[in-house]
Amino acid sequence: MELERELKLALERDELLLHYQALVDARTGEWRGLEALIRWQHPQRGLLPPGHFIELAEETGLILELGWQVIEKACAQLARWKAAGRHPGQIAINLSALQFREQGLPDRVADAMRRHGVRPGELAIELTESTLLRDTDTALQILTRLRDLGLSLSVDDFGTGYSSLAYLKLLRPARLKIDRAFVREVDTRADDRALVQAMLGMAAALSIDVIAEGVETDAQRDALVALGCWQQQGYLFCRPQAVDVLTDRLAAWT
Ligand code: G
Ligand code: G
Ligand code: MN
Ligand code: NA
Repeated sequence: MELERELKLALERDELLLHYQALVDARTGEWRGLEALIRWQHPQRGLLPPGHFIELAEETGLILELGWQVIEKACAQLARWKAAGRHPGQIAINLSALQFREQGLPDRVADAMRRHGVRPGELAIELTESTLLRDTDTALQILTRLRDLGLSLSVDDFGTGYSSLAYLKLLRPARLKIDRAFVREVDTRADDRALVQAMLGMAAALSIDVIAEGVETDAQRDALVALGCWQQQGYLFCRPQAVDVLTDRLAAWT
């Protein structure tokens, strides 16, 4: 079957699910929050990562329905964890730029939060620079309304788009996530360290938090901590994982 039709069916049959990856204080190893990352439990092909279908979802407009499901699932999961006495911290969800053309987005987010008892501050959104905001006025209005609901904004993959600095000024995010391109060799290359240091300095001057993505080794972790970048995410601490696996680790941490 053609992938587009399959994805449409998958949305109807509820074959999409969220995995979660921890955001960590690398100085102590403590978990501070989670990022929700979508997966597709394909009936024949097994568990598919977003690289197999997010682009198609964006091209076909299915990303809108997919996006609603992500918001709903993240809010429902947060409610389940809280009911079980677990405290995952803030949950970040990835949104596509196309969702920022939907005037109904804030109301639907508010509705999901209300139904699941999600409080302001418990949800964050991640937006990548590269996919960002064509119809800027509408997008900024929607962003403002999401902020009024208590959602904070992270700029994802920071440093890889071509208008990184303009976006910082325009969007005033709470957090920027340094792309793993700068993390991969941060322990061995002075130029990467200089770039990370510059991003940290700029962010500090604007009161923006910084988190490093894609941390896989102790050496990368330590080099980043030495630069002052202690908020980190990556396979070293936690792979994106299914809820069942993660719930046990949340229990241990609480
Ligand atoms: O999990 P993985 O590394 O394969 O994710 C690849 C990309 O898919 C990342 O850029 C991530 O931001 C994006 N992604 C993951 N989950 C979602 C989601 O729920 N919605 C959108 N729009 N993108 C997502
Ligand atoms: O674009 P975004 O940052 O949302 O993408 C997150 C993606 O990065 C997810 O697909 C996740 O699986 C992947 N990821 C998370 N941690 C690591 C890591 O330590 N190394 C690598 N290579 N990928 C990672
Ligand atoms: Mn992300
Ligand atoms: Na990212």
